Amino acid sequence: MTNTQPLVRQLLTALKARGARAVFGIPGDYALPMFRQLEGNGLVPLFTLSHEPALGFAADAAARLSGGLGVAAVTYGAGALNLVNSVAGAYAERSPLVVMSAAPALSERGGLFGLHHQSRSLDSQLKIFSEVTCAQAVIDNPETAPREIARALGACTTQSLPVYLEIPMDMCAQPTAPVPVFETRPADPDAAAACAAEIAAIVRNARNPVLMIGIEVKRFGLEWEVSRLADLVNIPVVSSFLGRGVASAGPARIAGTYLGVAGSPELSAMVESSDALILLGVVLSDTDFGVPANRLDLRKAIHAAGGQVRIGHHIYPELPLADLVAALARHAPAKGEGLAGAPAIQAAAPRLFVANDGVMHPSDVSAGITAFFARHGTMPVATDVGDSLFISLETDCGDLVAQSYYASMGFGVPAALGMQAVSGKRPLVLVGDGAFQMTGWELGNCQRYGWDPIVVVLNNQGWEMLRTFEPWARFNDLSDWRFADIAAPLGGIGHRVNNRREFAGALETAHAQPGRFHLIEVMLPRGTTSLTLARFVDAFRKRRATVIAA
Ligand code: S1T
Repeated sequence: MTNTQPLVRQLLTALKARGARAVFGIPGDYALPMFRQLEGNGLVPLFTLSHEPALGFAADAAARLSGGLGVAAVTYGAGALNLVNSVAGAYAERSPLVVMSAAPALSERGGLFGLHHQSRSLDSQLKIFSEVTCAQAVIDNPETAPREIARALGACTTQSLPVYLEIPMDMCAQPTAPVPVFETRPADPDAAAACAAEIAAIVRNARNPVLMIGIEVKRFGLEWEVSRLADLVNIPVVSSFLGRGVASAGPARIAGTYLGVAGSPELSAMVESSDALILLGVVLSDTDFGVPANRLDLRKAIHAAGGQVRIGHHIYPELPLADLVAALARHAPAKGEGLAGAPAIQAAAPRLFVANDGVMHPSDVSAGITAFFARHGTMPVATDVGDSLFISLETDCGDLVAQSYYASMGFGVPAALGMQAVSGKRPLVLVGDGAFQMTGWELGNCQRYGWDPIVVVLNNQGWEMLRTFEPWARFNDLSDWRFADIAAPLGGIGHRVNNRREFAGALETAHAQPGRFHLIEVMLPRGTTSLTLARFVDAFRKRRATVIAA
């Protein structure tokens, strides 16, 4: 074999070539040979965090922001299985996350004794991860390792889904040939042309065609092409919930985010009355479709996602989004010769923020941040779930990373750390007190890496989003953990704010004092939610009532 290198180094070279900009990891004894090569490897920097769920979220967010691969390196068993929920969220939301799990040495297997960290059997972990990844490989032979790694990384990039690599500890330093590029079969150009021609004809003959941009447009790096196409055709454009912010920098104007009955009535009416609704890269989910009041007839829709295109009752299989967009571009009209555009949807006027002694309302958080961004420029935003997710919908921000479909709490803070690790840009985090209790402590790792996020903790002493469904339940009550007081011991600066003036002041102080994280604890009355969450819960409650009554 020519040009051999230790296996982990060949893997790192391949990961970097596919856009990985960081490895997030927590070692273990099985993982020591792997981490020996990860540390100071000079290709992709290693960042260690405190708990595997957080490093999974950080790696996922790093991929979402950078457009490359996210990488999580863990030990076998107790480490890797701690990662499953984060990988499941990456799968649900099409994030290309690579799990590098160490494993017991090949020479240790087959004995009568169970090996530490083993659960049911030594291959249980592989079976578990096969449910939340699109490809798996146990790297147990230096001869086949390059092809096996190429196959898994090829699936990760072409499907934008997580993959699982299991690397026994006695394989890490094995001399291995370089990882080749995994050749995927190109789409059938005739199928792409036929599909594009069919869509172009539908759009030309439609009364009110609408384009909805979904998350896959970003995952496959098609934001500019899709925005340019929409602009040339002059078709109204909206975002799905998960696709919010995608293609916002392109020439086409995005009318807003579709949230069904929970969103702008005017925008929802435009989408739901469309006789040619084109869903590009949209994940069909209840949250992504914002609690539809069953007013969407998907039989009239054109849905391009997951590597295929469905038009009414027929499907073009194996037609990736990039091939379809390229074929549609060949049908695009010249600038100015597109359709007679639909009337512009008036975006809801942003809530006015007055920095006075008024008690904070959740929607003052979005208004205050929007005003802050207007003064100082936007920042990448990471949000957790709970009301913080809906407040982010009200905030006029730039890059937004949010788990709006899988919706796992604990995502926000680690996601921000992953975003800063790969971009070097200071992020802002929106997180509820319940979610902060899960992974907020990862902020203690900022001082090792010079990260300095601005963290806005919505302290309403409870799981407020659930309280809106169960107002009388006590199980949604949390106590006041006084998070701002905990910031300093973790290396940050804490602000506990009780009114709008203090909130504006804390944001300004955080802006003026970079270099450390600032934790801004916003005290909110129990029982209050953002205006957007209130509409969402009301719609969900009505829908669930009809489902239960049916
Ligand atoms: N556990 C995890 C890991 N993720 C979840 N989404 C849940 C449980 C269920 C859940 C919600 S929203 C919510 C929970 C427990 C409460 C969130 O509380 P907090 O972070 O304080 O935010 P807020 O007070 O704004 O609600 C979703 C609906 O399943």
